[in-house]
Amino acid sequence: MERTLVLVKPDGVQRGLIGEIIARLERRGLKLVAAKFLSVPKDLAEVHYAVHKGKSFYDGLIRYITSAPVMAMVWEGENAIAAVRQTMGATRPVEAAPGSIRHDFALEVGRNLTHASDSPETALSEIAIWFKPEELVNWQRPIDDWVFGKN
Ligand code: D4T
Repeated sequence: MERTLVLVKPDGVQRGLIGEIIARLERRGLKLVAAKFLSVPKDLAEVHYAVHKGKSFYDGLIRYITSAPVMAMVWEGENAIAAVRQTMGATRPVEAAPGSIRHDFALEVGRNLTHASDSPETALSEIAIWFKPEELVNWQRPIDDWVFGKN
């Protein structure tokens, strides 16, 4: 079972889209295992976006992610990393598939509402950046077999 980090970024929080985004992930069948609402300290933003340091959009990206609170979450499920990226849509909202969150609610790459880990390695490191191990909740849902089951 995979776990992936999801952020509702400052634009998603300011626009009142936290509930919409959580609802879509819940409806997909994914399971929430951790959540916290926080203002992002600059040092946390710099660790999270270290891979983009030096790029033209880096300074603006750090300003954006630290400009208002974010909702940080960990979601679990079979192929959760790919499933969540698909539910979010492409990084550039005008390239996002119809029905995806970025297609339905966004236009600008610098206001693309959400972040989601892009590989198993990134997911592991990003979850460790945002959450302590004891903040991840291991729990069972009676419906798990109806969502994750294989025939
Ligand atoms: P995040 O990390 O926010 O989920 O985005 P992606 O994984 O989908 O995309 P990314 O790492 O390539 O970009 C990180 C972050 O930078 C912003 N960005 C990106 C930007 O402002 N201008 C750009 O040209 C690019 C490529 C948007 C997401």
